[in-house]
Amino acid sequence: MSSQLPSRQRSPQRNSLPLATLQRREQTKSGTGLRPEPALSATEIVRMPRTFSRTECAEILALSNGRQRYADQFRSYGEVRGASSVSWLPTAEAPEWLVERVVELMTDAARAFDFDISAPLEEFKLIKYRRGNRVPWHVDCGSGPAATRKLTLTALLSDPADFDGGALTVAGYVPELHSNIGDVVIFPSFLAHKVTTVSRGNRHTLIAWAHGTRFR
Ligand SMILES: O=C(O)CCC(=O)C(=O)O
Repeated sequence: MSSQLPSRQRSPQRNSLPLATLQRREQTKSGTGLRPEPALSATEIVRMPRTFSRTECAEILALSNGRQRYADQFRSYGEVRGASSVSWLPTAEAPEWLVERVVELMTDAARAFDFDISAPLEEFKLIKYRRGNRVPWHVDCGSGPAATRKLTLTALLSDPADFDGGALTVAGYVPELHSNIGDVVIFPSFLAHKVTTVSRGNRHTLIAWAHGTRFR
């Protein structure tokens, strides 16, 4: 069986490439009876630079106005301090253009990973990190509603010139996966990730999760 695995999976590369490049790498093993080989192994990530414009980022950011804010305390990871503030946006209350864009991004990424994302999107999470806030190492899959999370999307809504620290890091990859305002990173929700402490300014992100059948 292992001889049928592509070499990339036998020795996972810790790279991250734009989705268009990855899709070009998809191969169809015609005549072998095998499914098309996914472009990505399950330990890879997708980086999509400047996916949302500045104007769109400002519009997304404003969606948290007037919504209740919660402290994102990560208690189950032993973290009760340094909490960022979070508001939740049901997709039914989000602008149609945003839902459509996120569905499109998730669908393309799911195809590259060959993941089933047949279930609807979860609520959007809008996060504001102030100085001293961080997110400890964690994974997004869990029990209850988190059991069917397949893909995590994080979009940077702030200009990196406006804050220090706050680097999104996925285990095994270089830190600071976002380089510019509007950058999007998508990765399998079972990969450990963290956000380093913000030491100046504010950092805002939009988080989305795509769901499907449980991994088996
Ligand atoms: O803000 C980010 O980029 C990531 C946030 C995160 O990991 C989470 O909310 O689970």
